[in-house]
Amino acid sequence: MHAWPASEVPALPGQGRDLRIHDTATGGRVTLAPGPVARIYVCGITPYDATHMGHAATYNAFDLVQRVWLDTKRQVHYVQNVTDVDDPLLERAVATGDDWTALAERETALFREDMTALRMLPPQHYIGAVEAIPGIVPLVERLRDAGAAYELDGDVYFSVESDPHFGGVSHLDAEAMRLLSAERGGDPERPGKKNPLDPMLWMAAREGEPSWDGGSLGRGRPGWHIECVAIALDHLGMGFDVQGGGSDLAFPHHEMGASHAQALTGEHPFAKAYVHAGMVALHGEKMSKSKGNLVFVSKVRQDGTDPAAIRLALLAHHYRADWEWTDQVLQDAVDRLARWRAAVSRPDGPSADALVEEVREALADDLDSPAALAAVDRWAERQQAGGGTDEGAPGLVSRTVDALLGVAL
Ligand code: 5CA
Ligand code: ZN
Repeated sequence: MHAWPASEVPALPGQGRDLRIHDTATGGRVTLAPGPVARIYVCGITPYDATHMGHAATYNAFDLVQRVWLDTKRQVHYVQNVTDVDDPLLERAVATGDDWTALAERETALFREDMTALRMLPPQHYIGAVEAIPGIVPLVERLRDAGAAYELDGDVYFSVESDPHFGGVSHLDAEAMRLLSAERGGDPERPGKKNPLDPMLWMAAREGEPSWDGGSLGRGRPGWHIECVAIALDHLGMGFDVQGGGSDLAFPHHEMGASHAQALTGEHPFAKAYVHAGMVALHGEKMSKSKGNLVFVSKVRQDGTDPAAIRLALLAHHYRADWEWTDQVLQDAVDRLARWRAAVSRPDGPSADALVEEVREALADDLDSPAALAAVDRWAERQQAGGGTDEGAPGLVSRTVDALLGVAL
């Protein structure tokens, strides 16, 4: 699949800082030390509805990771998937009478537009589950042949016990895993499984549902976790730097994905850090397509809001926090954008050399974007107060905000 156009990232003077970030697997901060090419996989959307502010907040977090890396003069190799065949997508298509492929294409196109408007850097490889199927089938066959997977009435399940590191991403106890597995696409109640938590790798063709040639697996379609593993291994390989997504993906999705990959390769870890963004809520409940309590990026854009203001609304919250979207959050961002634009549109101002370092340090410190915004606010206040005659300052502020926060002033 094609991704979306990249906006330019201005180079800043001086030296960027290495990112210290919270890793779910170790439960603490790790200092990432990627090679000259940093490798990141971020789980993409299931395209059955439009991009909401929760999605946007999660992609914003991983966009910041990349901007911090780019500021250290590294290249970034970024891979993202699109879960363009899965139960919720097929169910929605049946409910609305849509063709499932048309639904997926339409919503993926809208996601691209939203990402472009929000100035999120595009992945180099943007891969759909359907196009990944030829790569998924041999992986499932290999797991089965190695005894790490087994068949149940034509479906193929992964045996969680085949990975000695299973549990090492989320560190949940068996009961918590069982509950979350039932909530998030698993089938712990299905009789005949070796372990109730075992996730499906390959689902045998069901009446009325799309299916593909699965070689020795028979016709069917891939399970969810193996989709991301196949795409990540194909384009990044084992031991890539960051596996990213919202906190609802830590278990089962990232736990199972890590185990699939570790069982396949005999290597550990799948990713050096597992980074999870908090959940954005609306009216007290997590924004979710299944509940329908959504604020869509595209709708807010259509209402005339500058996408830069949407981005500032996201940046005003720490990526690991769970927070609530409200009209006030957006209004505050609109006001801040106006203040910043007024401040950088003057011919000179207070020196911004310290500001560059403050924003760098804030982001390197577990992506503390609220602290970064506060630093820019302080510069804008000094500007407002009329202090400073540095002719390079407004331009430098503009480039800093653009390069590190993805906001065009
Ligand atoms: N296709 C899978 C990943 S392979 C999937 O989870 N798709 S999704 O469309 O449901 O979510 C896309 C991304 O948005 C995931 O990283 C998910 O964790 C994140 N996300 C979903 N809802 C929210 C929310 N309310 N707040 C923050 N992030 C969210
Ligand atoms: Zn995924």
